[in-house]
Amino acid sequence: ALALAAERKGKDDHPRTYGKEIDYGTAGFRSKAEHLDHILYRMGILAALRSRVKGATVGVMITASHNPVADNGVKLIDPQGEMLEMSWETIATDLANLNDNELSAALIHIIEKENIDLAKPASVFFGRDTRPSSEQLSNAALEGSRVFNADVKDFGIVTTPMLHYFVAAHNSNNEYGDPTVTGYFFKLTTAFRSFREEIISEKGPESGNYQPAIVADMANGVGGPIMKQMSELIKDLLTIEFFNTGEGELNHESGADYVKVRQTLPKRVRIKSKDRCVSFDGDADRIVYYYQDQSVKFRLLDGDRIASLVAGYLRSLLDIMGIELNIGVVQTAYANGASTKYITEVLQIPVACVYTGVKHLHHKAQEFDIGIYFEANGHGTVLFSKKAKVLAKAAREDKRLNGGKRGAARKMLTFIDMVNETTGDSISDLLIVETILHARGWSVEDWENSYADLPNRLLKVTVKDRNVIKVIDPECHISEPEGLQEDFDRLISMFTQGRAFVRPSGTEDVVRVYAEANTQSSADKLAVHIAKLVH
Ligand code: NG1
Ligand code: ZN
Repeated sequence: ALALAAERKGKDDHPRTYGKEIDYGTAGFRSKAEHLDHILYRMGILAALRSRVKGATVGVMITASHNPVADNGVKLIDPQGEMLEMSWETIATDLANLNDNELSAALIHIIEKENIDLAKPASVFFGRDTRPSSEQLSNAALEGSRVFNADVKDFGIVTTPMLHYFVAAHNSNNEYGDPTVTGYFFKLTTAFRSFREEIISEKGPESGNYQPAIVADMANGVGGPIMKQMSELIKDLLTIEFFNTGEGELNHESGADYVKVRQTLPKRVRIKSKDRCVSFDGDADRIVYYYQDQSVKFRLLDGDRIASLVAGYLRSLLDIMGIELNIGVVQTAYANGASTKYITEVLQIPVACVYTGVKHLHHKAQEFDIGIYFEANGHGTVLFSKKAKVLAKAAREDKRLNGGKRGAARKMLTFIDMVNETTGDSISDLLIVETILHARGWSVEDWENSYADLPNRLLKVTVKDRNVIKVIDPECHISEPEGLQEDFDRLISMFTQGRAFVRPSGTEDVVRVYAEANTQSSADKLAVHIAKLVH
């Protein structure tokens, strides 16, 4: 009966008006906002089913992250704050692309196959970004969940990682923190403050070359209002000068993606040479750092830099504590070759390479006691195993250990509290980076001096059907179209330190091209030649 009611309501209020298939891609469904109403309604239904399968609260986030303002999207969040399990992505894709009159049969099929007891309660948390289309789409999803008798809670405009946190915190019976905006701020800022106090008590208020001030570009997204609230709570420790906080168009000429891809400053930002700058993306789950050097040259410190900074620091804490934990870094093919070399050779930390998309990185990072994962674009976090937490707690309490060891254990635990372990989080990542720079006494230049990036170029190519390209491994070698990989290889071998690959984007209708080489002009040339071969 519920399935029939859902189908009727779907036909009446949320009919499918868009003919083309849309897939649950790298980060859920993404498309022009006007194509998505029926998908949101159906995802609301699916979330109510998923919640019953897991016997826990799940989340529905409405956002298209760094995409243009006319786009939108939706993704589901599983009970521990992680991305939807991959086998359910197929279920989601099938459900999204049905005709209106096939809905009830499909729902009945899912209910039977997954053995779902509709008498059980369901609970779904909702959040959305600041796009003009988000509220209406969120209402469609809420309706879907309600049709299936779910208990719904709408958090309104929040960052993507906040919703992940709310879901995880709620399902942990508040052990992970309070599932509220205040609880989220409290968890992160309390840890940030105690870490800083710990360092100040060790070293005094001056911390080498570190200056407690940054310039922040909020991409005109949800980061603006949220970060402003948060920064009030730590303004005695960190001064933040804000730009692009919502007065202009979302993600337009600003934000982490713009800065990373164009390797240039965002527009409408006023900075001085050597100011430490950050850009969030539209839903505040990514961050990149950058500055302008004396010769007004733009210098980027991206996700790879954050990964190496964090890995180096946590490694040094482990060394002081003297405990054996396996620590590893997870990257994708987009990671700068110089960062991989630095992490493996200088830091002596193993690096794993996985397919693009946070879910792959997250999954792999769970194999380590301390798993640090960042995409080059600035999306990432750190995961700590139970064992890591237990050993650090034991070391903190162990009176036989010297003060240095116990202090390092205390720092490790405070650090863990500052991390949003559910997913990449611009705010948490910002606090982490600021904490480590302060602890190290580093300026942004000192940070950059740890290794030199290989010059690189990212391009997009629009083709008729991006899916004719078949990627066969995480390094993005391709098997189809036949012979193309050999052409790439021949070309790449002509460039010193050359590396290049292509893959169909999971979030945009384009093929992405990446190239790196020993000089910028070579990297540019290699990228352009590869792009021509794809055309
Ligand atoms: P696609 O469009 O599949 O390349 C982009 C990013 C991913 C990931 C997702 C989700 C690049 C090259 N790709 O995916 O890393 O962050 O968006 O937002 O940055
Ligand atoms: Zn994002």
